[in-house]
Amino acid sequence: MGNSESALISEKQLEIYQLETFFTRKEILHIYQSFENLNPDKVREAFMAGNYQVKMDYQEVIQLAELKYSPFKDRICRVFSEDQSGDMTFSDYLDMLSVMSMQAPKDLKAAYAFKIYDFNDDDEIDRTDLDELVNRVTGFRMKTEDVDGIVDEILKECDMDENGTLTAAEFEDILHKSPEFSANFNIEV
Ligand SMILES: [Ca+2]
Ligand SMILES: [Ca+2]
Repeated sequence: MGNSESALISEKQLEIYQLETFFTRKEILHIYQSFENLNPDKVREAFMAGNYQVKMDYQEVIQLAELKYSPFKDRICRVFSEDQSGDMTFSDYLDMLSVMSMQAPKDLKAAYAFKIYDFNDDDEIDRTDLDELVNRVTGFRMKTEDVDGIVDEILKECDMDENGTLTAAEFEDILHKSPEFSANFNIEV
């Protein structure tokens, strides 16, 4: 850790990152290093010039170990990307890792999980979203009728008002009842 990294981020900016995340100064510098490693020349040059808004391309971001094998990496990047393109500033990147971290409250994790699994971004999780979710978790290896069966079970258990879609509150129940869904997003609810 040290002077070389911290010199690239001003003290003032480090304080802002600390206020916006659950990370300590030391953790932020460590995470900065992982961000820089995704494209060292681009990031160092921008940060040395005080341009903290430099964007990492989606294809670069998904090289990160936490994302590389996630069936939801496209959704995760989109949800945390400020312009929803999947490209990320360091601030977006910190937010993402902050929500994934142990320090983040369960409610916050659940709220982001809801956005991630709401594949068509219409603020509700319906049968189409759940089909996609189950297919991704199982690697698209299940027969349609088996996927339908799982989706029926989820809706039976969690769709409290039986209107065929899940609200954020209803969805939270799935995360509590089904740890494997949480595991795919490092959610640990
Ligand atoms: Ca939806
Ligand atoms: Ca409902």
